[in-house]
Amino acid sequence: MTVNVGVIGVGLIGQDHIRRLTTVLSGAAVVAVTDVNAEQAASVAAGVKGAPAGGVKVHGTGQELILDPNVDAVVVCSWGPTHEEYVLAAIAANKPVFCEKPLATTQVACERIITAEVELGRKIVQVGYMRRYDPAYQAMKQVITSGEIGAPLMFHSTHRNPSVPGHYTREMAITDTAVHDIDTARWLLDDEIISAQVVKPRKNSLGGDLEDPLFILLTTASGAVVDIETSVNIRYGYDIRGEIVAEQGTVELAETTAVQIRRGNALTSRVPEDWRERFLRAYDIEFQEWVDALAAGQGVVDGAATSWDGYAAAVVSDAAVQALHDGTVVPVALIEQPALYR
Ligand code: NAI
Ligand code: NAD
Ligand code: ISE
Repeated sequence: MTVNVGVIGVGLIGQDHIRRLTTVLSGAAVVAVTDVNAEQAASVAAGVKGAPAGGVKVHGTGQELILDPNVDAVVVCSWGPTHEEYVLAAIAANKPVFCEKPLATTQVACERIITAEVELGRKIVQVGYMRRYDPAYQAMKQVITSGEIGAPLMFHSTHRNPSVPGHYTREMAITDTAVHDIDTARWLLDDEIISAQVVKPRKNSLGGDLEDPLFILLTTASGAVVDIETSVNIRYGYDIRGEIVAEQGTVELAETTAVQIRRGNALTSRVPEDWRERFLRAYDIEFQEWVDALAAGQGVVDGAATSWDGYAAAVVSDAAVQALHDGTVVPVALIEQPALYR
C-alpha cells in the first residue's frame, strides 16, 4: 500500500522531506503541496520525482490540502506559529499528521491539540523530534537504560548553528532551537523537567539584536540538572554535542566525521554544515518508520514524540522564555497526562 502524503510548507525542510519521501524511502508518494509562497509551491510541485499522473496538486491553502480526498496523511513544514491550525484541521479530518517541531509555539496551543486528539480517541499526531532516531543518541540512551554507568546526574547539551535566518527572533533560541535539547533531555533521562533558568553570557557581536549565546539550566523531578548551550551564530559549522554524567561513568556523543585528515602538521575533520547533514540518517529512519506505521494502520510510530511530548517541550520552553525575560527560576508544571498518552 502506498501512503499518499500532502506537504504544507515547502521551504528548506519541506523540500528535504519531499526528496526523502520520493527518492530515498519506500511506500510513500507526495501527491499534494501548498505554501503561502504560491510560486515556490508550484515550482517544488513541478520537481517532485515519481509524481502521480496529472502531477502533484498545488493547493491554495493548507486547509484545502488536508481535505483533499487523495491525501491520506499530512506533513506540516511551515513556520512554527502556523503549526497549530494545520494540526487541528488534520485531527478534525481524522488524517495522520507529521508536524515538524515545535508542535506549536505555546503551551496553550498544544493543550488545544491534546484536547482535540483525546476527543478523537486515537493518536494521529507525531512531532519531528528526530534526535530520537539518531543512531548516536539511541546508543547513548541504551547505555543509560542498561544501568552500566549508574543513575544519570547531569546532561550537558550543546546546540550550535553557524547562522540563522533573518526572521529568527530572540525567543526562537528557546522555542525553535533549544526545544530539541528539551525533548532529548526528557527522552534520554525518562524524567520530567520541573524548573527553568536562563543565563545570558556576553553577546556574540555577529548576532545583531539576538540574545546569543544562551545558557539554559533545567532541573528534573529526580534532581538531575540539564544545561543547554544555544549558540546560533557560531559560523564554523553545525555542532551538536551531548554528555551524560552518571554515578559511575559518563557517555557522550562521538564526533560524526567519517575520516580525519593529517596534513601540514594539522589534524582536521569535518563539522557538518547544517541539520540536514548532521541528522540525515535520523530523518530518513524517522520518516520510513512513520510511513510503515501508517501503512500498517497505526496513527503514529511507537516511541515517537507525540502531542504529549510536543506539549511538554512547549511548557518547558514557555518557562525558559519567561526566565529569559525576568531572570528568575521558573517552575514547570504539566497538566495531568490523559490516558491516551500513558
Ligand atoms: P522555511 O522558512 O525554509 O520554510 C517554511 C515554509 O513554510 C516557507 O516556504 C513558507 O513560505 C511556508 N509557510 C509559512 N507559513 C505557511 C503557511 N501558513 N501555510 C503554508 N506554508 C507556509 O523553514 P524551514 O527551515 O523549512 O522550517 C520549517 C519547519 O521545520 C519549522 O517548524 C522548523 O522548526 C522545522 N525545522 C525542523 C528541523 C529539524 O531538525 N527537525 C530543521 C529545520 C526546520
Ligand atoms: P523555511 O522558512 O525554509 O520554510 C517554511 C516554509 O513554510 C516557507 O516556504 C513558507 O513560505 C511556508 N509557510 C509559512 N507559513 C505557511 C503557511 N501558513 N502555510 C503554508 N506554508 C507556509 O523553514 P524551515 O527551515 O523549512 O522550517 C520549517 C519548519 O521545520 C519549522 O517548524 C522548523 O522548526 C522545522 N525545522 C525542523 C528541523 C529539525 O531539525 N527537525 C530543522 C529545520 C526546520
Ligand atoms: C531549526 O528549525 C531546527 O530544527 C534545527 O535542528 C536547529 O538546529 C535550528 O536551530 C532550528 O532553527
